[in-house]
Amino acid sequence: MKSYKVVIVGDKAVGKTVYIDSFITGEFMKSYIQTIGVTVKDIDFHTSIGKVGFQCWDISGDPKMVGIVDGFLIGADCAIIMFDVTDRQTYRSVAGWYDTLSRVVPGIPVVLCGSKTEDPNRKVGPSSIIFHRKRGLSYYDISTQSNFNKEKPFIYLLNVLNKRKDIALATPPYESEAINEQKDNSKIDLSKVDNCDNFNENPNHNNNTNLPLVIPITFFDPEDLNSDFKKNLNLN
Ligand SMILES: Nc1nc2c(ncn2[C@@H]2O[C@H](COP(=O)(O)OP(=O)(O)OP(=O)(O)O)[C@@H](O)[C@H]2O)c(=O)[nH]1
Ligand SMILES: [Mg+2]
Repeated sequence: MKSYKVVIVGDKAVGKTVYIDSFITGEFMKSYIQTIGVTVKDIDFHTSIGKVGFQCWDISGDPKMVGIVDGFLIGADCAIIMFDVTDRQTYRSVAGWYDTLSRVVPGIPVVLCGSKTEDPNRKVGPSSIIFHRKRGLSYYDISTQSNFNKEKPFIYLLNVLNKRKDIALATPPYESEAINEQKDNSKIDLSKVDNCDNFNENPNHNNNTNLPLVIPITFFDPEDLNSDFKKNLNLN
């Protein structure tokens, strides 16, 4: 399975931890528990190119942590910068977060996200969000609370990382390109089927696709059969 290190930065309380945790728990957490330093969590997505993992480095937005942030960014493949659309100051801070990223991991794909967009007290309107434009980044309005656009930033990063535009979330039963090839060419490269959970994890599993056909057998009492059927089977 492909896996990428993604760093999530932005001022404190913009919603970074609640966003990442929502992919793991499926729930929105209302309370605010400040992140100390960094927490690292793995999340994965079923996509049109198979299952893809992101190792999410959820970094504290506390200004007191500034000195140690650089160390967490090293080795990142991509980044999410988050601000809170109900708090103008968090949008003003975006430039600083971008500069830090550009200094430590220059050139990595970055996506900008405005969080809490379901909140009626929105202060940063869509027309004033322009930071991303000149820098060639993408921007998404998101809301963890109302599940709005949640996967979009990850799918965008996946496309940039793979220099593609067509990678999308897969829908159950998670058809991948490898499976589609099987349909088209009647052959399958099992090494590419990494989205079939546990398929290749069983050490006893035989990867030979020419497995014998097993027909279920039902035992019956010949007395129960009608006479025509008995004749065909030579049971009379
Ligand atoms: N209304 C609303 N509130 C949200 C949303 N996402 C997060 N929050 C709230 O924002 C607060 C802060 O969320 P956290 O995820 O802990 O913030 P953080 O960015 O990780 O903060 P630090 O760890 O201090 O850097 C919490 O009370 C969340 O419930 C959202 O989509 N809508
Ligand atoms: Mg946090």
